[in-house]
Amino acid sequence: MSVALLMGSDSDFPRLEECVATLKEFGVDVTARVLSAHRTPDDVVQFVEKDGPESGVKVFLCAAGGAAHLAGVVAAHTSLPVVGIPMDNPPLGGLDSLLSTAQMPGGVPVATVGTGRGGPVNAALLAVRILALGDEGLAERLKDFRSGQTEKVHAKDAALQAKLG
Ligand code: RP5
Repeated sequence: MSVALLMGSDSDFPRLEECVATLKEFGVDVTARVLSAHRTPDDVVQFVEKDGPESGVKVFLCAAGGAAHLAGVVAAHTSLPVVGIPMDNPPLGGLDSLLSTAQMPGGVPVATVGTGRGGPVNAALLAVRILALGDEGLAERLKDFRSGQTEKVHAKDAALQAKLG
């Protein structure tokens, strides 16, 4: 079982490193590829319909900016879950990517995360949640991650209270 992280351009990758790191933290195998809905449409179909599933891909994470059609095209070619990651590119700052990723026609779902730093991490965590449905070890690691996150916030709140007296 693995996750495919597809990106429309290598220029997206620096903002996706946290996504890869999060998946690795959970011990989830990830294949990252530069595949463009517009520039390499045939390669997208080849990977989504054949190479990806044959290598064990169960969830597609698709990052693209601007006229961001990658996630939608991937969703049109698979029944596996697809998470769209809208890149916050200039000159429109990601609103273009967000809308073109999220506003899919009924029948072709793309679960879209937010633009900005949280998006790539949340895409990884959504993939972990999906895979954890059929993997008890992963479900346990997810539970630990969530408790750890809660503890960190409690510690920050305690530090703030101490500072304020
Ligand atoms: C999109 O076009 C890519 O996902 C990227 O966000 C944007 C710009 O690509 P480059 O011109 O930097 O290759 O397809």
